[in-house]
Amino acid sequence: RALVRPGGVWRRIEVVDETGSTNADLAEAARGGAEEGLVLVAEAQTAGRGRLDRAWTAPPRSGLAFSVLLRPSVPVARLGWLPLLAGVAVVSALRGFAEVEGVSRGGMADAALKWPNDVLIHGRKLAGILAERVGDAVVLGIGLNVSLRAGELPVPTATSLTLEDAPADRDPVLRAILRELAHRYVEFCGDWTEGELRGAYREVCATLGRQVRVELPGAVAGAPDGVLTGEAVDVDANGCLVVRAADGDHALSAGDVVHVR
Ligand code: BT5
Repeated sequence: RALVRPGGVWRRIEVVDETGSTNADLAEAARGGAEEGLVLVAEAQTAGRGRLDRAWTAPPRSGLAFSVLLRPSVPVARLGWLPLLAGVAVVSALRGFAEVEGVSRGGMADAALKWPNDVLIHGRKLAGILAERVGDAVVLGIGLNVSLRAGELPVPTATSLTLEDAPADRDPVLRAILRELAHRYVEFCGDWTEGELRGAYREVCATLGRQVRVELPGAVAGAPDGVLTGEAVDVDANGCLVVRAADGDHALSAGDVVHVR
């Protein structure tokens, strides 16, 4: 089917009918020495992965499931920004759509990020991003619900473009995301300062300024049960979420955030 032409960062774009997980496939390709710029799109995934051994599930052809292979030549300390930037790219692509003159794109204009990179519309999850490091490569996987209807949602907290009154075809959404992602990736590998990174992220992050409850991967000082509550006040130079709790500020590198108010 008509898709995206390779060019710029995206040197090769492959489309498969079905696979287990596009992230698993590109991780294998990365281990085999594949060049940066490979994009793998699946019409259907049978073993889609989320973070922390969770699953990403969606009916065949109901949305986007794709991964990209990058080999960023940046200091390791900066790598943590890459999955956040992918989230910025997805939100920018959606908001860009919403601005197309004369076309109403419903909830697309309200797309925002929940830290680190869940894409939400009206508090529900439209898209998820999984970043995996394989040696010096990073595989970024994006799953986005396009045409799912209410009865098809894998979890009650999910939503889709159709349900948000923003029906769209998958290919133009994919093209827009790849364009935004390439654009930000080039800046990221080039001369983007830390301030520019944080600024771009802050602009689309709905978590900042909110009261949050964060389930951490393990216990930390101040949160022995692995749950921290407080106000999300900032993202720091490494992309960590800074939560102001009763005992002071905590910079979190991982965790599941619930927006309390
Ligand atoms: C994510 O994980 O949100 C990352 C999802 C990445 C999926 C893409 S698809 C292409 C590429 N290949 C892969 O194998 N993966 C990537 P996490 O933050 O852990 O969220 C997972 C949770 O989201 C699940 O436990 C469910 O609660 C929920 N979930 C699962 N499927 C969903 C869907 N279609 N829409 C909304 N939420 C979903």
